[in-house]
Amino acid sequence: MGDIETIWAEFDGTGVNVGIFDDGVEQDHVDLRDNYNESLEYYADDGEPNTTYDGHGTSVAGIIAASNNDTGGVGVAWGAQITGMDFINDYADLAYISAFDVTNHSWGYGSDFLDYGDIGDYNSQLYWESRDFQNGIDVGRGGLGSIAVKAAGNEAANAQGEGLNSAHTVITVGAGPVRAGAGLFQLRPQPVGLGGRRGLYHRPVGGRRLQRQQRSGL
Ligand SMILES: [Ca+2]
Ligand SMILES: [Ca+2]
Ligand SMILES: [Ca+2]
Repeated sequence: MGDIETIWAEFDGTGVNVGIFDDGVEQDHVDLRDNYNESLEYYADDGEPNTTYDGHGTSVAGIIAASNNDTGGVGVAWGAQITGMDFINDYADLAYISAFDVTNHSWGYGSDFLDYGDIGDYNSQLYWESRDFQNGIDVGRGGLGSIAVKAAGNEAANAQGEGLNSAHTVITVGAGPVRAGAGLFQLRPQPVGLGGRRGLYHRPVGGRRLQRQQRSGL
């Protein structure tokens, strides 16, 4: 992934706990088990996929922290510890974000404001989810705040339509095309610079790199 190796001499993720909020992580995977921290799992869930079709969280965990062990792949922060938070299958509760230094959220609700409500509406699901992210900022890392990273979206969508992408407590990450005509795992160019605590991070994606991301299940 780019020239990520150049930073490993200084930083490989050692000492950092990452919560993978997704559809579960195969904790016994040969490339994940050495970095898997079961002690941080949500007390009422095993953190693992419920079916063989739930492979997304495992792929995401590998991109983040697959072991540097001469087999399979190597994660961008291969020294970090990872924990599966299978909230898509088992719980919709994000109140556990503060247990981690960093949380990854490669999920969303679609390109438009659907039926999940207004982030400012007390009665909406989005409102309460945004409060969970706020709690992570308030109490995570001993008060420094957990760092929440969220996928902006896929399918050439307009990322401004996803309410949590605009939350000040979330770092929203996406990829946009250099030219017109976004691919499946890209966004329209319009949302660049909007959303997220630091804005929507953007780096132009070429065809070859895009193909690698697609295989990775991002
Ligand atoms: Ca487990
Ligand atoms: Ca599960
Ligand atoms: Ca490996």
